Amino acid sequence: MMFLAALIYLPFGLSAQQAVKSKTKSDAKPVPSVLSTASQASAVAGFTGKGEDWLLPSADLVFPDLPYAYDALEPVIDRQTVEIHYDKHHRGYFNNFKKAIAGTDLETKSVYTIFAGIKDVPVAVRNNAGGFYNHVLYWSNLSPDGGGKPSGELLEAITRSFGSYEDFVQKFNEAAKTRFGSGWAWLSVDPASKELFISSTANQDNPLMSSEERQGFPLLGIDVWEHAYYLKYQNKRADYVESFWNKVNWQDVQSRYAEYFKIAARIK
Ligand code: MN3
Repeated sequence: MMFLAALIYLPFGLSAQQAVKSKTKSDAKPVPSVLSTASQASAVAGFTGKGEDWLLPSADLVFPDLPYAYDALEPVIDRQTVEIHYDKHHRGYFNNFKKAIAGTDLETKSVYTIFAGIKDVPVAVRNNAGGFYNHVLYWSNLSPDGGGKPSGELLEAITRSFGSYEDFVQKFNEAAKTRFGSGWAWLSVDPASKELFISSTANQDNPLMSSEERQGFPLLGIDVWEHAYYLKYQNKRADYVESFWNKVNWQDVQSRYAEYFKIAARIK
């Protein structure tokens, strides 16, 4: 109980000293470092990785928690892959992004602004801002309780744009499987037509970048770099892509869709 209480209340005002005291009184296991240190940091900046949070100046962005334990996505994504992917790759993009913008006027700009002017920024900013942003979406798009199908307005939009949910999945899988080399496949909203569309991007690029042929606001992304699946699936990217659907967090995708219409005018 004390372990749970510490986990729940620590980010909302319980001082670290109080938390330590309450933990000492019980025989509770120590709070895993990913949850304790990272959630305090996110609570400070109020950054959770939802659409609106990305309007913050880049200097204020923090590295958010992984929203679940390393083994929570098994058997679809194995524990070791999640740990290395989050704690090494993703954290590396975040740290290198901060380094790349340190002391420049990009610190005052949101990632949306940086992506909108991507051709004018150094390649280290492009790769690491993209890498940081894309992976926050990726973790949040997945859930141990994921799977099933979308509903409500998102399902209506998917049906309008692709004919049916099944046609959408097929098209998304195709984009993910055929992206040559490292990159991502995406479901995004087109800001002009408000239609949904599927695209794939190279490296750590994403649909918000002005370098993309069709730009949009991403709702769902799959990482098809080998580091995302190789330990479990080896060269069988198609198996990873097909299994991915069993962990998709449709609530998150739906909330990004709803949020887009609230913040669209403030992006850029
Ligand atoms: Mn990755």
